[in-house]
Amino acid sequence: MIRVSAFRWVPPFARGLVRDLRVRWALEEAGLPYETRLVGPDDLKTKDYRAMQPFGQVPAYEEDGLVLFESGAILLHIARRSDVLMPADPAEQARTNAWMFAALNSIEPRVQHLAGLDLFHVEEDWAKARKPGALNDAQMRLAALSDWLDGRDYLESRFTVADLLMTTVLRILRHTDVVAQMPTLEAYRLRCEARPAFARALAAQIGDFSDEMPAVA
Ligand SMILES: N[C@@H](CCC(=O)N[C@@H](CS)C(=O)NCC(=O)O)C(=O)O
Repeated sequence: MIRVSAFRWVPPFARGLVRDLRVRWALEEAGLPYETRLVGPDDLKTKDYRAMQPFGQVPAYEEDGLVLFESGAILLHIARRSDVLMPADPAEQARTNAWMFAALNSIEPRVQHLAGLDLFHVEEDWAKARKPGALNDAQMRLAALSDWLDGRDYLESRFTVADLLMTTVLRILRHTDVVAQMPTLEAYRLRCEARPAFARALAAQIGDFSDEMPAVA
C-alpha cells in the first residue's frame, strides 16, 4: 500500500496548501489507493523520519520498500504510471517535464517568497520593506504564465501532471488577489480545481487534520 506523510495539524491558513495535497491529487487522478502517515513537529526531527525525508518535511512517500521525497519527484513517479497524468509520446513527456520544472523552479520560489512574507513575517519591518519587490517579482512571472495560457486550456494540449503541480503552486497565493487579477490564470486554476480528483484530495487532506494543536517539545 502506498503511504504518504501528512501533517496531523496545521493552522487554518495552511489547510488545503500543505504539499501532500499535490501527491494525494496525483494518486486520485491515477486511481491508486493510499494511506497517510500523520506526523507532527516531533516526528519530523526523528532519525526514522529523516531517513525518509532528509529535510524533515512533508510529504514523504513509501511504496513497497521504495521511499521518495520532494513532491516533484513523487509526482513524476506517480505520473509515469498514469495516462491521465503523463502523455505516452516522448516529446509530450519532455514538455510535461519542462512545465513541472517551471512550476517548481520558475514560479514556486517567487510565489512562496511572497506568501512567506505575508503569512509568517507580516509584522516585521524587513518584510514590509521587501513586500513590494516580492509582489512585483511574483506578478511578472505569473503574467508571463498567463500570457502562455492565453488561448489554451492547459499548459500543453491536454491536462497533465504539470497542470496539477502548477495549480497547487498558484493556490499558495489564495490569501491574495494576485491570481484573481489575471483572468486567464484564474480561469485556468478553477478549471484544474474543478476536477473530481482534486476535490477528493482536498477533502482527504482537510479530513486528516486534528483540531488540536500538538505540544512542541
Ligand atoms: N521541496 C519540498 C518542500 C516541502 C515543504 O516545504 N513542505 C512543508 C509543508 S508544505 C514542510 O514540511 N514544512 C515544514 C518544514 O520545512 O520544517 C517538496 O516539494 O516536497
